[in-house]
Amino acid sequence: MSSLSVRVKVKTYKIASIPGDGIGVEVIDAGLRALHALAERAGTFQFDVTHFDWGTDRYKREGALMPADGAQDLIDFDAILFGAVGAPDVPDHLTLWGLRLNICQPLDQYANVRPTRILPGIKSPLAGVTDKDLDWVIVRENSEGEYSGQGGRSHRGQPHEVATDMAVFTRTGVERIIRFAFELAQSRPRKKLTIVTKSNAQRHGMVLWDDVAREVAADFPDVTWDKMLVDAMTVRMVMQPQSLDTIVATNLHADVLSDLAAALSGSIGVAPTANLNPGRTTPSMFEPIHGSAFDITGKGIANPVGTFWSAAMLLEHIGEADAAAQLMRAIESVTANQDLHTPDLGGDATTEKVTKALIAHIQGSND
Ligand code: GGG
Repeated sequence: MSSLSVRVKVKTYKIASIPGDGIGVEVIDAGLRALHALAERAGTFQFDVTHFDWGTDRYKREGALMPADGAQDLIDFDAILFGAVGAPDVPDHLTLWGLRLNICQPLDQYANVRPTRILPGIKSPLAGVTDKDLDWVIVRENSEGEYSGQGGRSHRGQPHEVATDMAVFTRTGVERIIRFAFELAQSRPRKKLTIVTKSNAQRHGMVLWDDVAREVAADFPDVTWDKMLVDAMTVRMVMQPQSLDTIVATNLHADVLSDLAAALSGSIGVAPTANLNPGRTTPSMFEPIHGSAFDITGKGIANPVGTFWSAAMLLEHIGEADAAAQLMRAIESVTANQDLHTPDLGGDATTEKVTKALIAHIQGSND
């Protein structure tokens, strides 16, 4: 009897791993183990992971969180998996600008995408609100606005000391993020977009957002859209979560709204982010929304679900949609089990216990 062996071509994806600070190290370890388990299960792709020790420890050793031209070192990767940045003994503006923003800006990852929904087994703090009521994607402009980096501080220590942070809005920057948000809204079943500004008080940049929104909307007649002021938006998210679907806002407004969204969906520990370069001229970066959480660092209780979900977004982005869907099913089976809830969800499970259960689901799944 002759045997016929079929040679399967295994695709290799180059991943840059930047765990960063605090619990970033713990959740990225868990996320990479999940990605390797999925690759092993599929047999058609694998990951070649390069680790970067960038973060606050490097800053303390060498005076910078990452090399001056570090973003260039990331150019040839298929994707970046990022943990968290921030430490209690270094000012937050140094660490944020020294690492996360020092990657997002040069790589022009202008679309920050933050899905929020109530996963199985997780309870929203909003009474009676279920997964049917809260299923949003928040799009955060990720390259300019309040995070343009323009501004300064002078006359230090004098009574007339002055400090400015310029919110910079360019037509190019506003149009590309609003167009991205319309396209995303169009791809979702409800085809519904809410554009958030503060154009009553901020009468230049935010009015440009309103004008561009009207212009771009003309290209998307099948998408229903509306406008909200950011203060009223916080009320609507709490009181009428069902009325929202896709949301787009400036860098700062969406940063605040997405933390609120994460809390309303049960915990910031489960919330994911993709920092996308939609034109794919540079690699995109995937990270949990949460920060470095030094209060729980080293205790082994960080929730790895935000990183798993971010890893699912990474898989989707590199074209491994089946593996992404498989990972989402594994995440949902884990969250559905109360014994696998970490303390942020009211349980006592460890990062390790949740990770092992997720990997067991991947290895045992028949799909
Ligand atoms: N994984 C997300 C993270 O580390 N965030 C740190 C932070 O302080 N972010 C603030 C921001 O992105 O505006």
